[in-house]
Amino acid sequence: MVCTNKTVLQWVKDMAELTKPDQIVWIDGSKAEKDRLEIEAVSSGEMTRLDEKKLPGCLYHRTALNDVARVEHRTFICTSKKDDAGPTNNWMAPAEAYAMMRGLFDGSMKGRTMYVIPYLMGPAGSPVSKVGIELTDSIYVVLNMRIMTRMGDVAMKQLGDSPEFVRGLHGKAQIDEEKRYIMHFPEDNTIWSVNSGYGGNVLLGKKCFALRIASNLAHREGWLAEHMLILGIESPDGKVQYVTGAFPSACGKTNLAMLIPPAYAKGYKVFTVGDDIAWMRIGEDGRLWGVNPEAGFFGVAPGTSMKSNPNALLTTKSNTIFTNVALTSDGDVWWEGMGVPAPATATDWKGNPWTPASTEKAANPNSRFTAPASQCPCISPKWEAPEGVPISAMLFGGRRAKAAPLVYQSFDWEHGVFVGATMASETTAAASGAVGVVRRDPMAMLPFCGYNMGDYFAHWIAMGKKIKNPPKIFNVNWFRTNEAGKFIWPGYGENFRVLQWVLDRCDGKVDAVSTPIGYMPKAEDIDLTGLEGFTKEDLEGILSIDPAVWADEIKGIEEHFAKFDRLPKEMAAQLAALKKRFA
Ligand code: GTP
Ligand code: SPV
Ligand code: MN
Repeated sequence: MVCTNKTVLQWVKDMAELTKPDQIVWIDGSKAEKDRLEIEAVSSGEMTRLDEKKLPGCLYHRTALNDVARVEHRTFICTSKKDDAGPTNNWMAPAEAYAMMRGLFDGSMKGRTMYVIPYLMGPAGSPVSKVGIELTDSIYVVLNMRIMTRMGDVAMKQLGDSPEFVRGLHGKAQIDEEKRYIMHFPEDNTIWSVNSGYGGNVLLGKKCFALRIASNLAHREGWLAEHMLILGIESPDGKVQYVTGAFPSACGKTNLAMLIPPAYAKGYKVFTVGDDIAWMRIGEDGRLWGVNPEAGFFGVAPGTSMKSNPNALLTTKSNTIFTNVALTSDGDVWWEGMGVPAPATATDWKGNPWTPASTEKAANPNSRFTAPASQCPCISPKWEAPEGVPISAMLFGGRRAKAAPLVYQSFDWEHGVFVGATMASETTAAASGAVGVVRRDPMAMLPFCGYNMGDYFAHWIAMGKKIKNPPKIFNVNWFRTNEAGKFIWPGYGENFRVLQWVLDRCDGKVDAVSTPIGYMPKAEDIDLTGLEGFTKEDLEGILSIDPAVWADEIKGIEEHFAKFDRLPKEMAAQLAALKKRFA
């Protein structure tokens, strides 16, 4: 399809004048184009073809050693007023940011090809879908975007002559860590990313557009763009209810979205709508409806096995790109926690020879698979429904060794917003920096909210008032540990037991105990049938709340809230009420 959109043509021309590529290739999304790009990527050594029998259509890629995760300290929100970026974001004035980035982009594509990738976030033809165009000098990015979004002519058709598209510019430049910047200009719907070739830094439709830019649009337009999975649960009578979950990066969204219910739960089925991002609007019926704006999964590889997440593993058996996992000598992939014996010899994620005797990990802890959602065995029949699915419940959760119990329910929407706004989690390998440090990560959006987080809390409160029958809000924690530092709750598929209590609460089928932090299940109301090696006493342990730990927790929340000069009064009132309930 030849582009006739004048705004697009002019913008591509301007960006090419800046970056000076040898040639420009317009991406149409066809199979022939994919084949061509794969041949080129393989012949240049950028990617490796995996064994055609074991992993048909699959490719392997290693990033630079210094480029294996998102870089939150180098990610900026560039609004005219600093206050609009708020206390949780890095900020730079737009003029300064553009000038600096122009310097870094100037001539950066000399000797390279610039690919023009039109893409859709959201199902084709859906009124909630949005168009982005990413310019990049990376074939790896093109091939990933092909899986993660609806890419090519389908997006150009939806755009038509409109000037409304998110302008993304990505350049690998020299993959220089010191000059790596991920810059967002929400006032221009523009994203400029330079000196990285990894995941969320460069697949601009994902965190940059579908969360940081989209959260801005959502704030202005009255909807929600969230770091949430969406799953459907079908009960034996055929009724399907949908639940979202916001957990920070590498805290279990993909796993929960694809879980297989335990044997005791006969007749229940879980379907995946999305595993990372939800765009939610108020429907004509006054309920909250969510769509998954993505078309694929960019999932954490380590720990993914036929035991922990068979649906994810099966999704990656063809047409998948593996990044920073280990490569075996027979063209297969391997990672820690894959549930199969380690290969006798392999190439590790750094490109070095590896054997099971090696002291280093074979796969990077943040190694990933990029797999088409359509290949997921439990993909929901509604995953591409233009109107999305109606949401009954929302879960917030993180990695908390002690404070948070297995599950509790908020008293109401506003208290639920407080629970989300104060959630904390231990950091993971998904972002560069220390791992295992507890930090407040409101709604799992700390790295992704593209505007002032005080305003974001206010937006959540306002949304609750507009939704006729708002989803019930819960907090979950799969990660309580014992004295030995081991996880107590078995997690993964067993998390269904908690989901069942959540749905029973939504349906008014089960009572709860009112505690200072919210409604909690009675131990007998979490079904433990068939769960070996886990007793009712263990359950009582992880349902307990320790007043001393919560006294610290309240201090932590006070410090957290003190950072906000736009904290809604409702949040301060919720904190006061929590203190009172503990007193
Ligand atoms: P992002 O893609 O970074 O947003 O991560 P995510 O939230 O989708 O996390 P994911 O499901 O990929 O899980 C991350 C890690 O947590 C993996 O190593 C999983 O094995 C582990 N994990 C997921 N669910 C559970 C659980 O219920 N219990 C325990 N103990 N670990 C879990
Ligand atoms: C996350 O870190 O939350 C991810 C991976 O989902 S990335 O695309 O790198 O953001
Ligand atoms: Mn994520």
